[in-house]
Amino acid sequence: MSTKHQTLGEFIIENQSSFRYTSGELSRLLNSLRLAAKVVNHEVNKAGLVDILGAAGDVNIQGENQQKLDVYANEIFIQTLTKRNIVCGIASEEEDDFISINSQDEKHQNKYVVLIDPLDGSSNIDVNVSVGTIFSIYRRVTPVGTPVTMEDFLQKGSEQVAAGYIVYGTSTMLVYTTGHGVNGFTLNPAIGSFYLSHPNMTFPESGTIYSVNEGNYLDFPLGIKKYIKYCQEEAEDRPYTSRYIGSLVSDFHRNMIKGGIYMYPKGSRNPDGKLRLLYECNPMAFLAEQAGGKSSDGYTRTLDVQPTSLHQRVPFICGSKKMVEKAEQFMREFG
Ligand code: AHM
Ligand code: MG
Repeated sequence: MSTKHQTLGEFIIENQSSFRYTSGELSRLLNSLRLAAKVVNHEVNKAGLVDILGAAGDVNIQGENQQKLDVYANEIFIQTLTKRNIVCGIASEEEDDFISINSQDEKHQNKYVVLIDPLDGSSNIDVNVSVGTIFSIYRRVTPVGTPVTMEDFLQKGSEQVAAGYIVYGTSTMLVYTTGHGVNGFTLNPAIGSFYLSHPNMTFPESGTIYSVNEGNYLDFPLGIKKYIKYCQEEAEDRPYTSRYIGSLVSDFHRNMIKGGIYMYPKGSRNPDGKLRLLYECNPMAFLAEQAGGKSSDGYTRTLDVQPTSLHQRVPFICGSKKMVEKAEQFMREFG
């Protein structure tokens, strides 16, 4: 089929044969995420009306409590995946523990676990700046038919079967990989369908954008400070442009399209950085590598880090390959 006007649903079915296991389970899972994304998108787009319709914590017209959007998004993704009996376990940035799912008729027969950051960058909602959902999918390592355990969630990022994000921006896009490149789909809100708009997305090998919260500059490791100064020097194609939205999905998305580097280093206030390995860094690292980019903590490839806990944080440097390599060079030299 021509990829012109191809919907996400059609794309998933057409590419099902490239999955390592072709039971259809992963396709159903991706389709469920697509559905939940549309529901959350609808709600996110109404965010500006909250003062008119009732703020979070208020009681709405049906007598139900209004929810904060990140709580709402969390519930929608969990409900969609649970009710459709698609996964055996879910871990969410919004939940302390993982959720084990046991359908009544088929006990623990599903093979995939999903890790999700339902609404990342949610502090941007009040100011009408884009936010995102990030997801990561693994095949369980414990036997089918038994409840999932922590082991199923604490897998290295290199074991991901699929990962992606939804960016609720000027348009809403869903971008994902199953390990065969990265494809982006834009929602046509009039029809409610995602269309393939960005086939085979790739990071430019190098770029001229750096994204970091420079308010934390004094707290950064010397290697990062020196790299930032390098970005600002007048030489060759520098100074680079500084662009930081403070919404990882949007910063990553822009850098992938235009070429750039995103950094969230460690500091004394955040001794391991701020971002979560399982919900934020690993899925983005998988996408970055699939798009020809690179991701590390300055020394170690993100996807090679062995997770030790669900909400573990790691320093994160991710983006165009040559730029990440340059930042790593500064880290090696200056620490
Ligand atoms: P969150 O999971 O609480 O939303 O935090 C993650 C967000 C990222 O989207 C963003 O890149 C980063 O936090 C911004 O942090 P800071 O405001 O410290 O620069
Ligand atoms: Mg987050």
